[in-house]
Amino acid sequence: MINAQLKMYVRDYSTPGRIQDAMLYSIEAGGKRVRPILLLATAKAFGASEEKALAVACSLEMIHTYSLIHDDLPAMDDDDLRRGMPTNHRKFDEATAILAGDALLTLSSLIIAEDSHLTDQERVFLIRELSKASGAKGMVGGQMQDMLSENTEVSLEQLENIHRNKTGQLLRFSIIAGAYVGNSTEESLEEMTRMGEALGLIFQIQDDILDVTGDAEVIGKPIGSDEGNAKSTYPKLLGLEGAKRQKERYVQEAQDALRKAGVDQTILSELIDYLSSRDH
Ligand code: GRG
Repeated sequence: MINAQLKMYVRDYSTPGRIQDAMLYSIEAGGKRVRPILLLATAKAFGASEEKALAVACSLEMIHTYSLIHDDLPAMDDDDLRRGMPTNHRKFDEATAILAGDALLTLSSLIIAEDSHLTDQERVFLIRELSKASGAKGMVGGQMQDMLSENTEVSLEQLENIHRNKTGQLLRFSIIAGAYVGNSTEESLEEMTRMGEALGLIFQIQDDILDVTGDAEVIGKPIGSDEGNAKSTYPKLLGLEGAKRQKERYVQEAQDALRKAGVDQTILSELIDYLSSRDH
């Protein structure tokens, strides 16, 4: 459902040709759709219909996709592959990749603004919160902090602060947006915010763990190697076992917040466990 809707939005809101091809290339490149799935599952737990949550779920995935396209550019991580395929700028060219990212970013607000299943008040809330989560005090700010911290000594507190912004804010948004379009109370929204924040860190710690275990095998590096990587990670700071313990603390925190939010926990609780033990 998410895949079909994303494709439809890109087709409807862009002109056929190079920009549309570049947008569709990254939208259809086989991402896990973690953020929209979390958003739809949270909305469902709070009694909202899928129609009410689908535009904002797609909007969130568009922002995630744009961030990956730009993150891969030569000026940033300079990566040739993403999800086992050539990165957008390798498949097309740098200018096209920049524009495809820009177009996905701007489209993300437009589809919420035009969604007829949401009230005016909901549209303003969702665009405001998504803009905050992805902007200079959110994901973009976190990316800047991350780049500035390369090749420097980083404390655990600084590392968590970077990830709360860079990765955490979009995951946090997936949870609060889902609760908001449903029938959440102020108290349950607070607990879901706590859950979303913990989930962001769980996701990042597992990402770092996979870099030294699972993923290393796939890309042919020796397991445990962090050769050539100037970035701080949880395993570098805490050791592999320490990183796993830190992740477990956040799993407990996320599960606790979910229990206190007072909704049907089944799918969300399973998603917390899936994200903390995912192998890719
Ligand atoms: C360039 C504005 C700008 C921001 C970049 C999120 C981000 C900020 C960069 C991504 C780099 C990265 C590898 C971050 C670590 C965690 C993460 C977001 C991984 C990718 O997310 P998944 O696993 O990706 O959900 P898929 O491919 O499944 O969509």
